[in-house]
Formats: sequence, C-alpha cells, structure tokens
Amino acid sequence: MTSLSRWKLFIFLLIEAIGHVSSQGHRSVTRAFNPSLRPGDVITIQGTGSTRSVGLIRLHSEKGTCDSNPRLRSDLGQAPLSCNPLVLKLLTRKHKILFLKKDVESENKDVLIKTKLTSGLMRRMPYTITITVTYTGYDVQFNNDVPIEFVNRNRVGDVNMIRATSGNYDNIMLKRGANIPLNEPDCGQRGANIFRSKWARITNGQNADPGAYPWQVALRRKHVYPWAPYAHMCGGSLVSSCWVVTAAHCVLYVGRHKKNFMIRVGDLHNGDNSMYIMDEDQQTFDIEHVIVHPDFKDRPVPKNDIALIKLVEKHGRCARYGEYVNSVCLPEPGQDVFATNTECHITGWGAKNWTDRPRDYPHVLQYGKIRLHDFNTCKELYGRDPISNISQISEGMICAGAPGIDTCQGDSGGPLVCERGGPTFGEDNPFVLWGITSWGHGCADSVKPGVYADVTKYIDWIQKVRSKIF
Ligand code: 4AZ
Repeated sequence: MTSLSRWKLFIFLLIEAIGHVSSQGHRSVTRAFNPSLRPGDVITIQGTGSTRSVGLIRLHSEKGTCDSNPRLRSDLGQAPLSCNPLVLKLLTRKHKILFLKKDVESENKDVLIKTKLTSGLMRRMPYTITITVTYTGYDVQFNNDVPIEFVNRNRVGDVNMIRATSGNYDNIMLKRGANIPLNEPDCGQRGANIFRSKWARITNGQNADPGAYPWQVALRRKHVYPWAPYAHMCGGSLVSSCWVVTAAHCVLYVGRHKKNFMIRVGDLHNGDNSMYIMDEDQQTFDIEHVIVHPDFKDRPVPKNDIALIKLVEKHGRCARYGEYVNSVCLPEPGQDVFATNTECHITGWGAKNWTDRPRDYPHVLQYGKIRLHDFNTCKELYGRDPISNISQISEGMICAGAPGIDTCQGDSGGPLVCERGGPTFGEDNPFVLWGITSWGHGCADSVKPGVYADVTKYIDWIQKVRSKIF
C-alpha cells in the first residue's frame, strides 16, 4: 500500500467515525398529544439516514377495537388494550429506502407501501417525514414531496401518541392547525330523507323541510330581558364542527358579551315563547371566540360584513353531524364558480315583511330560491351614497334576488347557497356557501336586490383565522 493510499484510508475511516457519532442522534423519540391529533395538525419527524438501522414510526391511538400485536405492545410497554394501528417502517438499503406499512389488521404481513423513491436515503442524510391530519385521515410524506401513504381515519382512530424507534431520530414536532382543510368530505350534503319538492313554496319564502339546510344555525340571545323578549338575532352557517360563518354586523356586541349569547344548530322551529318547539336534533353551544373581519365598516352600508364564531367544545368536538346537522362547503378557489343568473337558495327565520316586528318572525325556517345578479348592474341599481358619494355596491358584495323573494331583517348572517354543478333537481350535489346575508334597501324591493357578502373574497381570511385559533 502506498503512503497516499494509507492516507486515503485513514481519512475515510476518520470520516466514517465522525459520521457514526454524529448520526447517532436519539435512538427513539416519543411525543404524546393531548388532545389527540386533529384535522389541520402537521407533525414533522426529523431523522438522519443510517445504513445500520431500521426506522419504525408508530402512530398510537386509543382505539381499543383493533387487533393489537402483543410483540409490538410489549416492545412499547403498552397497556393491553392499546394497539399500534399504523407502523411505518423505514428500511435503509444503501441509497434506497423502503416504506413498509405494518397493518395490525393483517398483523403478520408487512404491507409494502412504496419502494420507489426519487431521492434515496443515504447515510447521514437528514430527512423529514411529515404527517398531515386531514378530516379523513393521515397523509404521510417523505421530504415534503414524496407521498408515502394515506391512512384512513376510520382504521386508525384518534392518534394520541407517535413514537419513532430504532432509527436515528432527532425530533417530533407538532404544529397545531397548520394546515386546516377548507372543507369536510361530506360538506354541503342535505339530510338523506328530505322531501325534495320542485314546486314547494324569508319574504315570500316557504317552510323548509327538516334537514334541507342542515348548516343553518341561529344566533340567539341567551337571557330574555323584559325589555327585549325576542331572542332570535341572526342566522349563520356551520362550516365545520366548531366554526360558524355569520355577518359582522350581527356580532358587534356579541364579542364583548359572549356569555349572553348562544348558537343553536339542527334547528327548524326557532320561534320564541309559545311559538317555540324543541327540535329533536337541535344542539346549543356557547361562544368561545368572535372574530370580526378587520376591514368591516358599518357605514354607509355594511362592507366586509363577515365574522367567524368559534363554538365552545363539548368533549373534544362541537356540532355532531346527522340528518339535520352538517357543514356547508366553502367555495374551493378556482373551482367553484357560480355565474350571473344561477339559481341559489336563501334561508332564515327573519321577517316575512319589512314592517314585521320580531314577534311576528316565522318560527319554521323559511327558504327561497333567488338568482345571482350581475355585479355592475347591481352597482348601477344602488348608485352612490348621497352623503359620501361612494358607490354603495363595492368589492366583497354580491347581489341576488327574484320577484317578491328576498332576505329581510333577522335573516342577516345566514347563508346564500348554490348547488355545485347547478340546480339539478333530485341529485345529491353539495351546496356551497356563496354569500352571507348582509343588507339591502327594504325587502323584496322590485329594483333593489338583496346584498350578500361575497364569500370567495374571504377564503384566505377564514383559513388564516382558523389556523391561528385552534
Ligand atoms: C337586515 O336588516 C336586512 N333585503 C337583511 C337583508 C336585507 C335587508 C335587510 C335584504 O338584516
């Protein structure tokens, strides 16, 4: 051996030794989550590649029904009923990595997820595994770009611990609410048994069928003061189990007096006093947060008239879905577009006539079908504010109406929904929240349509708020 070769060997061994020490990291890392992981959470597991190790990442749940593997259980020091519903196995083979899923439901067989990888895992190469919690399950990615697996929530259940063992892992990080999905998988679906009447009959609205608008909520005053005996205030729409979208002008005083107000979901009969019928599926919630759009202006007409209400959780969740309770879909940017003249629906417990007093408000939820108006035509119809000379209709507003049919006082905050794919009677197209009842000149005025907040303009703001307050 020449002295040069000897030097080369020495340097090689030295690098190996340093590499060995630096790639040790922690042999195992564990992180518990209380409460369990929820949609929007993003977990990052950082590790370092090593030829000597086999990495195991396990998602633990409290689900006691799955057939647990005793060997894995004792390995983890788990109590008998706990089980490991998902195991991701990282096998390093020179410059390759294999992802293996160990499914406890077929526990003796490792199920191969993917063997193909664009970037191989090399010794001492740092890598990241990202697990994004969606409404339906857990999305696992390698180095933020290679999808490894999607694990259905039904199989895994609620994950309350992740443990990475046997590899060289550095850290398990959790960002709560970092990636809130815009919509739930079954959003916008009406109850299965509603009576869908094509001709079935707000101002000139008709009684809604139970479950026809399961996202409709009522914002109500809790304490009925002698000087204000009518508790119904506004409408709103459920966009996920704990979040309601409503109009900003409905909640200006709610934020400071949250204890005095409540949200009722699953309601059909929302009358007051003797008119009130308790609906079987109704659920009431206290209000945890009220977030008014930062650019909301009350005058001369409501502008950016949108607010979010976060409900107070009961046992880790808020509204429970069923035949009469469901979320509505928010418009998917670049996907949901409803053109001028599309027929959409309005709902609420508001006045049937402009002059009605709250005691005359209907006690059964009313609905009506109206058409979306052209923005510029509506702008011309409304003209300018006589004092400020500012156009009354501006960005963030949409107009809609139909002869004699309109939203009115008490309907504010409630939904204007359009059917994805058009009004195809009898089909289960999901409904999309296209507008929020905001204002108008009177009700069912022949030349002044109802004005709604344009939900598409506020998607980013909704997502920003939902990811900050989790
Ligand atoms: C209101 O005062 C109101 N015709 C809501 C909607 C309309 C008018 C007034 C639209 O809450």
